[in-house]
Order: sequence, then C-alpha cells, then structure tokens
Amino acid sequence: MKEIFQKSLEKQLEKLSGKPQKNMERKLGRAITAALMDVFCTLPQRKAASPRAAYFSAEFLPGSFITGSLANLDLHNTLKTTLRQKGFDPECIERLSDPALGNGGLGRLAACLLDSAAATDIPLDGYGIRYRYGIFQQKISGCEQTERPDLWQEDCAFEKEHRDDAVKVSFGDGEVTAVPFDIPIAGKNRINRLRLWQCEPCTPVDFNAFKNGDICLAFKEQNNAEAISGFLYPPDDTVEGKALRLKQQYFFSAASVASILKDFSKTGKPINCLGEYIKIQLNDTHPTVAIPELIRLLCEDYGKDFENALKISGEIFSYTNHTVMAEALECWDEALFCRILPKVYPYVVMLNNHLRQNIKSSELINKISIIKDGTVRMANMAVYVSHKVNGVAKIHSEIIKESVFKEFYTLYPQRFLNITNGISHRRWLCLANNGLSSFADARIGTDWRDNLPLLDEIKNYNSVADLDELMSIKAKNKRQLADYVKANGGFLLDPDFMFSVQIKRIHEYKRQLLNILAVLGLYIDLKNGELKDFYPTAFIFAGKAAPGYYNAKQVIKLINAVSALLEKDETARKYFKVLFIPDYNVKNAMKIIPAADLSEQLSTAGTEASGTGNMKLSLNGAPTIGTLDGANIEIVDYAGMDNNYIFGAKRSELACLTNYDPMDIYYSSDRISRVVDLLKQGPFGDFTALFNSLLFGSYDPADRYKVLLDYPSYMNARLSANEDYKNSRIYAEKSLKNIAAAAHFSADDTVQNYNNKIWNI
Ligand code: 26Q
Repeated sequence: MKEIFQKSLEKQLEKLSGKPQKNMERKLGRAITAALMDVFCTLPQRKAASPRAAYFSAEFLPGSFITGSLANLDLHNTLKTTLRQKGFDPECIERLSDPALGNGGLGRLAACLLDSAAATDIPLDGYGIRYRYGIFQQKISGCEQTERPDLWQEDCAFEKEHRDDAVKVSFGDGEVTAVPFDIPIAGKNRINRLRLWQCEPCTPVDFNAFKNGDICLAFKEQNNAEAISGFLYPPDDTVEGKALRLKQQYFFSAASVASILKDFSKTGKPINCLGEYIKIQLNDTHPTVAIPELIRLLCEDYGKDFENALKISGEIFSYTNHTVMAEALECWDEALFCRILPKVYPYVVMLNNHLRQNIKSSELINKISIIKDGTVRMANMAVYVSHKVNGVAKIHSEIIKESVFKEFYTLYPQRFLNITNGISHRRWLCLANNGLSSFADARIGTDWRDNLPLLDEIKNYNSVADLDELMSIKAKNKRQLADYVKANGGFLLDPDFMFSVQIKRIHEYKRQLLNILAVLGLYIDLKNGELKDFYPTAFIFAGKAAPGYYNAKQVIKLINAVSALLEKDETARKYFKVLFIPDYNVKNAMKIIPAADLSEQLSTAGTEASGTGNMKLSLNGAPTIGTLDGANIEIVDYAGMDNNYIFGAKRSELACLTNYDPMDIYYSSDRISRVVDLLKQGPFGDFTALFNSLLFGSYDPADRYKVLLDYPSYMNARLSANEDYKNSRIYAEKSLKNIAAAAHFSADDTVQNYNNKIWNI
C-alpha cells in the first residue's frame, strides 16, 4: 500500500514541481487526495447489496479527510518523507480548511465511529447534509467572539458528485432535488461511504418566467431549495422549532431512506427482508422523521399495511440519546409539521394512535404519547419505534432510564442499554502525538496501534528513566503549542508553565465560568500575599459559543478580559497566564491536546452526557480535574481516584438539594463574594449579566449550574493538582496511569459494541 501511495504521489507532485504555483496548498491537497484515491482503488470496494448499517446524523465533524485516511491506512510517514524528498513543505496542507459540518461532540463522535468502522471492517455508512457553510469561524475582537462564514468546499477534493443517484424530496410547498456527494472512508480492508446530500431546486431557474415578468417566483424557488442545505444550525440555549430546520431534517432523512431502498433493490430480496439488510442508527432525534418516512414508503410504494410497516421499521431503527437536558428534546408544533410535511404527518398520527391503543394507563399515555397538546415529540417517536435506545456513558444511560424515558423504561426495559463513547486513537494519539506513540512502540511494540486495549500495558513502564522520557515528550509538545500560538496570534506562552486546558463548546453547564472565577480567586490571593508557592500555570481555553447565546458569549468576553488584565500586571504574569485560543476545531485540537498537563471537565454532575474531549486528554497523559459526571466517572474508575482530581457535589447530593440559594454562599464566604463582586465592579469591565445569573437568575433559577456551590472544592482540587505538579515524577506517574486507562476508550470498541448489541451485521 505504501509503495502504491508513494509512486502515485510522486507522479502527482511532478506536475507541481518546478515553477512556483498560486494556491499551492490547495493544489498539494488535490495531489495527495488523488494519490490516496489510487490507493483506495486497490482496496475491496463497497458492496451495496450486502447487509449494512447506516448512521443518520445532522452533523459530521471529520476534520481533514486527508489526515483521517492517512491515520487509518498508516500512510502518514510515507506522505511526510515523500513530500520532503520532492521539496515540498508537509506543513503546507495545514492551511487548508476542513469540513466542519458539526457543532461539537455529537458530530465528532459520528466521525470517530465512521473512521473506526472502516478500520475494524464493519460495513457502516454515514448519511448527512452537505452544508454549504460549516460551523462559523470564530475570531476574537476586543475580547468578544465574532463570527465569519466558513466556506470549506473548495478545499476538499475527496467528494464525488453522483447526479445519477439524485432523488426528489417533497414538501408541502413544493419539491426539491437531493444530490449526493460521496466521500470514501477507508480502512485497510474496506471502504465505507459518507453520503452528504445537497439541496437543489427541481427545475433550474426559469428564465422564461423571468422574461414574462415573474422574477420573484423564479428566485423564490431557487433560494428556498438552496437554503435547505445552506447552513448548519448552532444549538442555542433553548431549542426553537424553526421550519427550516425541520425541512433540513426531512430533506436528508427522506433522501437517505430512498437511497437505501434503491440499494436494497439490488439484493433482489422481498421487502419483508429489509430489516436483515439495513440497520439505521439515529444520531439523536435530529433524523427521527426518517421513521414515519420509511413507514410511509412501505405502505404507499410497497403495499404493506401499517402494522407490518411498523414491525419492519422496528427491526431497522435504533436511537442514541446524547443529552439529558429536557429542553433539548426536539418538539415541533403540530400545525407547522403538518404544513411542511403533509405526506408524512398522517403516519405520525397513526403512530400516535398505535401507541395510545397499546398503552392503557392514561397517566402513562400523557407522558409518552408522540403528539401532545399540539406538539410532535420526536424523542418519544424514536423510543417507541426503535428496538434499542442507548445512552453514551454509564451514568447517562442510567439517567435517561430514571428521568426523560422513565415510563418507556418501565414498559420496555430490554430496549435500553449503554454504549460508552470512544475516540479514534489513530487520530488522537498516533497522528497527534508522535512522541508518545513512539514511547509506547519502544516499550510494548506496535500492536496497540490496531488494538488500543493493549496500550494498558504501558502502565508498567514507570522507571525513573521512563518517567523522565514521558516528561520530555510532554515538554516538547508544549513547546510546539507555544510556537503555534505565537505564530498565530503573537501571544507568548511559557512552556515551563503548567498547562491547564478547557476546550469544548462554551455552555453554562460546562462551567467555564467556574474556571475563570477560580483564576480570579487566585489573583486576589496573590495580591493579598496569601498565595503560597503556586506553580506558574497557563489556563488555556478554546471553544465556540452559539451566536445567539448571550451568557456564553459573555463568558468568552470575561475570559479574554481577565487575560488582558493579568497580562498588564507584572507580578501576576509570573504566576498565571490566561489564554483563549480562537476558532477551536479538529486541527488545533490536535495541537492543544498533546500539550495539556491537566484536563478541565467541570460540568455540574448529571449534565454532561459523556464528553469525549475528556478521553482524548486522558489518552494524551493529562489527568482530569473534574466532577463525577459523564465519562469522567469511567475515567477515574479505570485510572484511579488518586491519579485525578475529583471535586464537587455528586448527582445524588444535588438531587437532595431542594432549596439551593447561592445568596447564602455569597454572604457566608468572603472568599467567594469578593470574586463574584469583581464581575460587577471589576477592573476589566462590566459583567453584571453574569453576576445576576449567579445571584438572582431570570428565566433560569439563580446559579442554575451550582458554580458557587462547587467553588470551594474546585479551588482545593486545583491547589492539590498544582502541589502535585511540583514533583514532576509523581505527576508523570499519574499521567502514565491515565494514558494506560484511556485504552478503554477506543472508538473501535464502541463501534463493535454497536454492532454486537444493536446491529448484528
Ligand atoms: C437541536 C435543535 C435545533 C438546533 C440545534 C439542535 C442541536 C444541535 C446539536 C442539539 C444538540 C446538538 C448537539 C449535542 C451534542 O453535541 N451532545 C454531546 O454529544 C457527545 C457525544 O455523545 C457527548 O459526549 C456530549 O456529552 C454531549 O453534550
């Protein structure tokens, strides 16, 4: 494989060498892509007619397909050496923009699972939307987030357009065409496919209508269609039922179902066997409308009765829930649903009636019915029809059984299961952290690269020499991050500082506010001469806020304002640095994560479904400072409490805390009130909105996410991590334990679990 790749790449590069080229990185990207495609031709091709699973997701956050393929096929070193030999700079392709068709964890998980399925020989295809604009690019100006459109399509040469496979999708107000763009996802023994749909008007712009004076009509058609695959919705603090989003969901769900039925026809089998051919995994509720769509087609095009169509669909669908927050469960106004999807709506009504006839208890019915008080509840539809429903970490799967799906759980206990998330170690360790990967190779051989659980063995290599080498690898990664930061923003980051890292979407429940308040607490202590022997620390943040999420944007502003304040203060500068790295994405995550000394996972217990950044940081040797929430719980189970810094109220404790009043804490603790007061009259601007949200609340109760409650224990945990860090060998040993423990979080295992426990292909 290496030889084919090298030969083909050399040939491609010849065309580029000699004269200087405009747009060199894009041309180089195309050359590498072409060479990879030559390799793909030699692999066993996708067999449309053999049984498969389909991952339906409104979001995919794959990062560069070039690096993903290199990681899966182990061609990264071949690429680097070939480029260098031919006089090209391997760093050049770093400047290309990646498809960023997702917001965060849910989209990134979809990408890791696709990569792992290809690598472990599972026939899993992805289906989603080819958004014209991916998630916005974030810039920071005057401490605040600003958003710019992200145009990625020109930079990606992996897609192949398939007009021959286009399908029509119809809405209440007309028809559109769904055109698939296919991206090969390669493993060493198979090629799977990510199929992204682009929305186009059925009839091209009618220039005759133009001439006849009906300009408005001609343009309306066109714009409407293009809007459907125009942009990705960012999740706001409250999920609003927007008509265009429902259109997006139906657009890709209906097109994907049609495409699967077309593939199925190639098997020559009767439609009753559809469930043996295809399994569809719904990535959250976003593609749930695929359920009534399939039922509709089985009834209308294949002559099945409703009961039979429902039975077939039950064998096919299963649903993954990714959030515990009730307000994030999607609901649609019934009238809107009926207006936009008049052909599908009757089947939703039939499903609702079916459920109501099945369930006798009227109390239960109100909780679980699909239509209630003029709203369509997508999660209830997904759970009612699916044969399996899973959460994404142990605690999360327990929570959904106790809360949002309690009644369903009593009715169908065997339907519910847990499948803990995982990460692609090929990307997040092999590619991102060459130093640490070689460290492992030299001690336990290279088999772990295709079998991550073997990495657990690394924990036995804890001699002084081993630990010293581990530290020097981390030091090098930190220097590289410092260089990157400098090159991209001119900010100076001292690699001798401890690097404490919180990188994720900015959301109140994730509590970046707790982190930055604790920095202010340390700052006050320093000013009062109360801070003793603090090891200098860089508090590194990165993440995007939804454009309409005011408090989250205020938190970004606060972080940057505190950063500027500390920068101006000569004494403070010796001990702390606050750094906000703009435009968090897959590419810069691969630079930040290997350089982290401490992983900040601060969500209020019971709010983060799983988290996957926590796994990536642990795998790269950063102990967790965090709450007993999401997959943090499993991380400390495997790596040990002593090797992490757990703080904060547990979920069970929070459940008992019925009349929490942050004001009590504020008045009883000077240490807390003087920090919180800084938000109001601070030397860095006015953050009254955040002050008020902590003490008074508005729509939400005061301090909904218990920042003040957990502040003291967080501060203690932070100080004890800081203390431990001073003894670098002790700290390196904790780091080593975390690397070994993260061997449990392979996305290879996760996708095998989906196959063994849900799909059975
Ligand atoms: C819904 C309606 C309208 C607009 C947007 C949305 C929307 C979009 C994205 C709602 C939710 C999301 C994304 C959720 C998400 O990323 N959840 C994360 O999933 C990860 C993978 O399972 C978990 O690790 C995280 O804990 C969870 O927060």
